[in-house]
Amino acid sequence: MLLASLCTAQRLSFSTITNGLENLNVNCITQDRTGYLWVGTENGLYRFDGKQFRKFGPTEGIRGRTIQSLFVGQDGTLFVGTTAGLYSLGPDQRVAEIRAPAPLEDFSIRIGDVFTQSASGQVVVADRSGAYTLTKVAGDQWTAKPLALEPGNIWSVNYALDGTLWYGCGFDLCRYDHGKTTHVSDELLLPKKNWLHLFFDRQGHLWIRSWVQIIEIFPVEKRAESHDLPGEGTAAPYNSLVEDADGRVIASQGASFGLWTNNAWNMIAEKNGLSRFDISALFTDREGSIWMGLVGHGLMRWVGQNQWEAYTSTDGLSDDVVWSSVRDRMGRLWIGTESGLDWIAPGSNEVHVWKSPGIMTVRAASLALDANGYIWMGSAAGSLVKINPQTLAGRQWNVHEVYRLLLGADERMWIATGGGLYVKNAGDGSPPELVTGPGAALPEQRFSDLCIDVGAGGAKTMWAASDAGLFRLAPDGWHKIDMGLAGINPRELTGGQNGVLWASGAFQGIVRLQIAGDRVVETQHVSKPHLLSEQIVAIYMDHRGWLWVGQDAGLTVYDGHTWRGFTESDGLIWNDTDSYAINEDTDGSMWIGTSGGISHLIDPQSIPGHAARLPVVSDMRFGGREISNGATIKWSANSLTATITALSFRDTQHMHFRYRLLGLEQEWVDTTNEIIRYPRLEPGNYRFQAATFNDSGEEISGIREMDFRITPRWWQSQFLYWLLGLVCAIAAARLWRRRIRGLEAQKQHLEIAVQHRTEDLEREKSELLRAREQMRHYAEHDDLTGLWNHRIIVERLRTEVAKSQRERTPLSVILVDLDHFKQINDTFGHLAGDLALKEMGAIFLSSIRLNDWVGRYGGEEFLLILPGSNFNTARVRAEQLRLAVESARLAYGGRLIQITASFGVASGFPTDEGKVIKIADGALYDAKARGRNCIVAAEL
Ligand code: GH3
Ligand code: MG
Ligand code: MG
Repeated sequence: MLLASLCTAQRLSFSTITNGLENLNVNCITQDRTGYLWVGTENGLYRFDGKQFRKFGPTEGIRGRTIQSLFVGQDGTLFVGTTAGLYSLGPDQRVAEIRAPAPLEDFSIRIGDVFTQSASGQVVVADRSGAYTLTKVAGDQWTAKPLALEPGNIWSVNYALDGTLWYGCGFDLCRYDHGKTTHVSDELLLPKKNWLHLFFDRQGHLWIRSWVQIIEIFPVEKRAESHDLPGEGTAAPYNSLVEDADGRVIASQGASFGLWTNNAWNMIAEKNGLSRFDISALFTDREGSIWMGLVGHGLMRWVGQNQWEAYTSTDGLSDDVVWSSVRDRMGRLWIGTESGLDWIAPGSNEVHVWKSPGIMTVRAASLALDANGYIWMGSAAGSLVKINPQTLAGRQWNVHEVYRLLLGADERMWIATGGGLYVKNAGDGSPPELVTGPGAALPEQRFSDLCIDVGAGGAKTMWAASDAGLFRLAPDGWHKIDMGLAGINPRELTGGQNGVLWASGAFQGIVRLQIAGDRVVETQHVSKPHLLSEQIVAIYMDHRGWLWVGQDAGLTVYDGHTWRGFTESDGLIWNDTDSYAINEDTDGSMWIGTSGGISHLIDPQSIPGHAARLPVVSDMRFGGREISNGATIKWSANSLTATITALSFRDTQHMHFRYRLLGLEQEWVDTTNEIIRYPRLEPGNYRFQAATFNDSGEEISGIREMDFRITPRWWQSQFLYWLLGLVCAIAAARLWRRRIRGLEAQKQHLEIAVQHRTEDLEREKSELLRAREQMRHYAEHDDLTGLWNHRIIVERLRTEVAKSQRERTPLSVILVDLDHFKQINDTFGHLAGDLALKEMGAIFLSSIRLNDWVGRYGGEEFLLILPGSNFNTARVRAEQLRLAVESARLAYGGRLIQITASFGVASGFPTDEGKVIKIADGALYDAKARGRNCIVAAEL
């Protein structure tokens, strides 16, 4: 039969997880009812909670080292098949061995579909010796009884919905019903193979797989179709066959896998971003993520499946830094990059570079279509190019650096440049004309953006942002907009409806501007936590009215109700998005240019929201010893640590936790950190509570609770208190006998005094606890700025350097030193200097991302740590910081303090923290030498 095969050339995202997995040969993967992922390797079983692996080996009762097959039963039991035994794990994750019935000594399980459970609950397992039924006896104990199937090798088992048991028998396929086995190979004309995998898809078709062959069986029609994967194929026992969340069959072969789509295999391979290592296990989790086990290389997850794809320079783009994109009327996608202009034909994935002698296409900042379907490209290097869609011939005009092209309502092409606003009239001969007029007679000014908003009755208004302010095009020419109380100068604009614009610029976050006539009448600022970062690089309003915000830390979309963030952990190809680089395609999908390629969000409307899942306490320890719910522990000077996880592998980046320890504190604490520490708890009853909430804090899960009790030592014990009480009572009784009358009168006073004393003690205790918290804070923070102090920030740097080495991600640090600060002290006084330091600290703190760190390194020196930032990103961030410092308005005693700072940046893959600081310090020294208020960046 003919095999059609689709080919995908796009780049997809896969993330590999190896950290903490001691054996990297993965044989099988499954997920239990709680949501833990279980990974069977050639040396032990591992439980994965999204952050860390925990080994289940001989200590926990699993003697077999090679884990071959995993299965979760209907009651939540996890069955673990190894080469030397069979085990069950109940809901409390305690291991029990399932003994093999005599005369068999030990079970020996093979890789494949060797577990099944019928609709009525019957569990069957196959091993090298035959098939067995498993029955639950007392508690979490299971027993095995032989099942009378055909003698010989049983390779796989699977119950059909009607209760018949299908199994791979020798070189045949068998069906077992009412105690009787039927061979079906001849009837279905199947090749003679060992069938290792069998499962029923959602149509009730039976899929079977040997090492190489894949066959779909139609049980009702009694026929079979062969669906072997294209290509040579690696014959391996671990080639898998599973279903994805949409019921599509997935089969792996060697280092690639196929998705059965529209009756053909859609192959995903190394060219799509997959690793070059063989896939040895496949699994679809409850969130629909596809997991892969790799031979010798751990675990891998397909990120943003069916939602995100991308093109990078590896796929043929002229550059990874993408500035613009547009779909022309012939269906071509044009992509403007730092190094040139590319296009992709409809229905193809091949990237072509557009070139023409004498035409400059570098720094392709903006792309637009005109009314006749011509493609226009504006380059930030100073060219305007028009391309004929039929002949692909182009012509060029020289202009100032172009920021934005926009087709006006008058069907003329408007060009925002570094040297003024231009417009191109019809007729190829005429050059673009500089726009002058009553409002915009500013030819030397930079025009940074253009947009159109649609007013009542569909009237379109064009807006232009320039260094001289915001302008509106009215029938009588350009009008300058009075920014009113907003007091900002927009750099990038996007149009909404009825005079509503969104803007970004040299201020934090984005601003919604409501404009009436020529005046801003209402403004609304939006920043963190709705946005991922304060560094906005692009804003775009699509036809749905959704607002897209590109940042240096990812992409945010606002649909009018909810703000949602997308980062690399969701499938975005690179977190650092580029200016002007967001564009909507004709089908409503979105293209996002980043400095690591262009990402395509295929169907924005179908993306599930980030659900706040009920967290679990995956680990709670007191002095290193694990404790479980309801535990009673003896008091000691040890600390308590609790690890909480949402068990969501898709949304980890978007989950935040809230926790408290009742018995110690009433207030909830918000954190992104999964590991929580309580030093030295007093004896008492405690209840630990945790919940998760998503990015925007709009969805909050239920509360997970964990109770435990710390009992006092003998001198703190209840018995001693009673004894003391008794002694007191006897003494009191004697006293009472002697001075019965006098005491009667004093008794009341005494009671009141005791009560007051008790209250005082209680108050003192809680003050002490608060003081201890405060001391911890002071020990880690700088008094004046509230930033991390020198010791802590250097400690962080050490940790981040180690992390960067481990994960092979770049790391950047920025060392900032305020310029002529002594002079500021001398001129304005020391108090003003303090105020300035505080302000600068606040500026740095507000411009860092979630994972960044900022500390006060010395007197007027600050240290910023930017994990994951490379040389270019760090340089851009430093420049943004420099601008923020320079433009800060600091008033003191009626006078304005002007502050600038010098920046030393060190980026790369550092080996020790001392060296990073030394290099950043050297760069800072150079920046000072170059006249201050500038940046010097050095690569490690
Ligand atoms: P430059 O770095 O540009 O070379 O000149 P500078 O004047 O900033 O350099 P220098 O290192 O000589 O002076 C740093 C000054 O910062 C000296 C010190 O009085 C002041 N300073 C340090 N810590 C504080 C503080 O906590 N509060 C105030 N008000 N001043 C501080
Ligand atoms: Mg200094
Ligand atoms: Mg200084």
